[in-house]
Amino acid sequence: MVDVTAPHASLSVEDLRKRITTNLQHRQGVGPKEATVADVYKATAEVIRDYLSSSWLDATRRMVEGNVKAVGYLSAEFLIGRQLSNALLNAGLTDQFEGAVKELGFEPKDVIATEPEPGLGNGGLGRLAACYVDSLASLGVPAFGYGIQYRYGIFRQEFDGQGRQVEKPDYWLSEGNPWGHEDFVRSQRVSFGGTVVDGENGARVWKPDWSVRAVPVDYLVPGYDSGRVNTLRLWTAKSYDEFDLATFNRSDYMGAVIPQVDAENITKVLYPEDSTPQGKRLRLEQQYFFVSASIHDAIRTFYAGEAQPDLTTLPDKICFQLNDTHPVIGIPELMRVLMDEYGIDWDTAWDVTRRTFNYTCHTLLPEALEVWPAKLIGELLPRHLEIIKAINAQFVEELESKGIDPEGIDRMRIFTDGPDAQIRMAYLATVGGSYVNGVAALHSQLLKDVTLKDFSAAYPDKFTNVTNGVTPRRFIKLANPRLSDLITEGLGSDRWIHDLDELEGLVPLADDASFVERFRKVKDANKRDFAAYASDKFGFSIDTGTMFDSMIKRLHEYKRQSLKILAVIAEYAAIKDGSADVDEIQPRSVFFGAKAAPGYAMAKLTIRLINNVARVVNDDPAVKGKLAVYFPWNYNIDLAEHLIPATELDEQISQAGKEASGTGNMKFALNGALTVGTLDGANVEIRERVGADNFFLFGLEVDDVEKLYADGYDPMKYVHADSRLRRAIDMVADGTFSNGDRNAYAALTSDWLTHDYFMTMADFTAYMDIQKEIEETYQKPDEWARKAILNVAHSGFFSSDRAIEDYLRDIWHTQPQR
Ligand code: 26Q
Repeated sequence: MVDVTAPHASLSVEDLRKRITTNLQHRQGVGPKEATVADVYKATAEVIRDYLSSSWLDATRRMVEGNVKAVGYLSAEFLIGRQLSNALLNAGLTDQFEGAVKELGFEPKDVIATEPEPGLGNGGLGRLAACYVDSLASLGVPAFGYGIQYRYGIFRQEFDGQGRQVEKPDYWLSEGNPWGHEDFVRSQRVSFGGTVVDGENGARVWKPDWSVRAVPVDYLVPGYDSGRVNTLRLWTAKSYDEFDLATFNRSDYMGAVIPQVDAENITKVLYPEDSTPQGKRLRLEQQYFFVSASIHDAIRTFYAGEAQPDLTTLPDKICFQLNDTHPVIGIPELMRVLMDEYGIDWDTAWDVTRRTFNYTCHTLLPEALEVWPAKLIGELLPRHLEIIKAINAQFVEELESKGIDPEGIDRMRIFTDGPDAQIRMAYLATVGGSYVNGVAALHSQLLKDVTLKDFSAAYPDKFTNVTNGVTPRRFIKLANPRLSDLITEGLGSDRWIHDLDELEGLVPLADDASFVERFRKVKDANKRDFAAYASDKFGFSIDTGTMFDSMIKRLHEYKRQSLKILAVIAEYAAIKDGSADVDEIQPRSVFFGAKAAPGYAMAKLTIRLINNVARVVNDDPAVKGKLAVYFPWNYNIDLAEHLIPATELDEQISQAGKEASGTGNMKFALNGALTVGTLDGANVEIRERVGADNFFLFGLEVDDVEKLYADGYDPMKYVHADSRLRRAIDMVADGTFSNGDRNAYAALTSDWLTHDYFMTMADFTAYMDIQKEIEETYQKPDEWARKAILNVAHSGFFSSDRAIEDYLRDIWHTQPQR
């Protein structure tokens, strides 16, 4: 009999080839001769999943039986990227895979490229969740990721003939999904609507109107070389059949049926907005759907088979991390479950709930803080509304007893009274959990001083920081194999993949001429690879002798893609009119990657401008060989994995005090790019670690920004002071980038000149000046390489393993399970 409890042992090339062949026959219905690359991909994925399943069972069993508290990471987004190459790496099967697939007559990289990318997130927050589940498994922590399997992920971005963004549906499941395993047996019922009535002994009884079946789709999360395989459980919504419907026994039959039929819509599509939440009913349904299913799932898992489970022990078994406010409805839900389903009294339930949840905030923008109309919550979740009101009342009493004045109390209310009563989810999260953390040192400080000031004054011990991190497996080892080999050679071991602080050992090599030389060769080879990839995929012809300068992130005014494009225009104008010294300017290829929320007009207009600047600049023989602009469409994880290793200059130029952390900045530094950036988010800590000499700092700081707002900011002052800026804006306004249409970008130019909330005008001159310095440094290739090596060497702190260790020590108070 096979011992399913043994951690996965290794597999030979021959074993793997045989398993793939068998799967091709049994599951794909083809022999190796007829198989296409898609068949081989699917077969390999299924074989790897099967192979990992014994370790997975073992880890799950040990989690339930052991006495180490588990982590439940609750996130509406997990931007996991392609699975195959990562699973192979973490399971130690990369070489065997390459051997086996070649024997079958296929090219390994073609097999890997066949996999569609699951786009189950918008950007940084979703990718962070994916890095964290990788680190939890790699460190051996018993943990679940809990989220939603959207049928349509983030839209596929295309550009029309005018350079405008067009959104196309991302039907990523069309060819099946070998990684996700639907587990109907472990479904959960999630209910909505209806009323609350009085029950026996003062109990309140929720009589919901309609329910939906939450079916888990399980993804295996193999740790890197840890033997542990955790679960990422993404819920999908299914309708109940008529039989179940009948049990509702309602007089209003059609009224009951119609919402039921619509139930599957709940997980149909990911909302493509990543700020300014709209308070839409379906979004609230999504949030409650996955959180309710997850909480019940955790209870079922940890109290399996217990007739009378004692849920007061819940905080010893699991802690839930709330990834932003999206899962915060979990706080009243756990209260409801404890009280209404398990008969626990309010005070005990409240104590258990507060000890079970913690909350991570990812923003500073006030408009990004989720607020739900009480009316909507009352319609959809009437019992939860009662509980939230009671939490608020109890909280207000507590503030009164602390002697806080009435205005202070009004500012802090979770539930704002009145006809348009609102529920402030960030406040509910702060009150209903143990810890609140920001995602970079500066961000956590600003949370305490500004965004949640009253709360940090009343509860100073609640607030802490965990600076974000990124997984070195996907973003160095997989994305940049050449640099990985060089690092391993330089350090004499590949321990760094487990312990990224080991990169410090590269410091002396920054002064070793032969290492510097090889480092430069790695970057050059990566640039050539990217040029080939981009030629293939986008039809670009990129000059690899130019400096590769990248800005890849969501399109947002606060991130200031406009600052970059205005600087490009200014440079273009200077080359054309001869005011730039042609012998001095450094030839560049500027890359943008960015999706805009479909309803965000300014962001979409900026995309159109960038595309048209690219068209005009790239078609102009006067700047050929000096300046080129590329905007590959549909920026996603795959593009990031190709472009980051090839990039030399990384743009992190948000207005100070607006970017909570950034994680792209970490990926670039670890891949040997230098940053040009403001003192914002994690840039601050990157600069501290890599050294001020190895970071191109410019621009206003948080205090300068605040002072300018207070004094009355006037963008015209800066426009008048810099003729390059005037010229660039004129060109946008005069139709240069719109075939003579002077109206095309009016919304942008008028904002710059009159409003400019994010102070792009104020930072323009400093940005142009630092670019001079950048070019001078770049023209000393050894000096540039030395700085880049020091960036790599000092960035080990930005591993998601370190971030998870911070969470374990400071917030979760738990540990790996040996
Ligand atoms: C909320 C309600 C309704 C619809 C959508 C949303 C929504 C969805 C996604 C709100 C926000 C997001 C995503 C936010 C995000 O990605 N924030 C980024 O998080 C990163 C990880 O901490 C940070 O590095 C970035 O600074 C931060 O912008």
